[in-house]
Amino acid sequence: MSARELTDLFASVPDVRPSLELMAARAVLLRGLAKPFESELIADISGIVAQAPFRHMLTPGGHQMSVAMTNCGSVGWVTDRSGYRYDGADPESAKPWPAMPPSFRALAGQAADQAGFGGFSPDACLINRYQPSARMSLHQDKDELDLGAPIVSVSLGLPAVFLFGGLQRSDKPRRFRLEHGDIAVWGGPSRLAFHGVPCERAASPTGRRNAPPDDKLREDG
Ligand SMILES: O=C(O)CCC(=O)C(=O)O
Ligand SMILES: [Mn+2]
Repeated sequence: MSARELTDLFASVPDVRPSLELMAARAVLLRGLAKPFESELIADISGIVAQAPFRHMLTPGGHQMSVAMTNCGSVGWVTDRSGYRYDGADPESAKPWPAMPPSFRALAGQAADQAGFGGFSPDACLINRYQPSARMSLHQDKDELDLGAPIVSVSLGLPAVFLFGGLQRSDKPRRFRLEHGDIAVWGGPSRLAFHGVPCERAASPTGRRNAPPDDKLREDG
């Protein structure tokens, strides 16, 4: 069965997942909210990547990240031997990061609003590309200046597992399935929750190689 036939098959199955799922206090998954905007989002990602290509950054410990990343907005998240930080310029080109497209800002604002964080307007967006063996280990997002703003994370492409834990690394994370168009939003008491994406996407149902990359946008205030 081809990937197209599989997709068509699933299109006829009603999606019974709840449209809003609570992951923790003030941390929710909004199922499929980004789907109506997929063409605009994907076109906007292509425009960003043309100016600031995906790259595998180095951790402060000197390991190359398996996730390829780029950014848009007034600052972008970067890592190299000198540490994790936000920077107004792309270190590869020394130019400012591409501007945040209106589609990203509008969708992030709408998702945050539905999650109970009214008036959110992101100034930074990290775009992660997960190829089949990529993973992101459990971590906290703590490089942002304003921890009062939520994190809004939009998933596009292949399904993935999202681990969402507590405020201690040792807290056992819960597992959630992220599908194309899903948006995770967390803030308030969960703003510093440990989270990550394990490597569990190696085999596609059709055994296809060259599966389309999975892009995730993460928008911060
Ligand atoms: O890709 C995801 O869903 C999470 C990404 C993430 O946690 C990050 O970029 O800090
Ligand atoms: Mn994170």
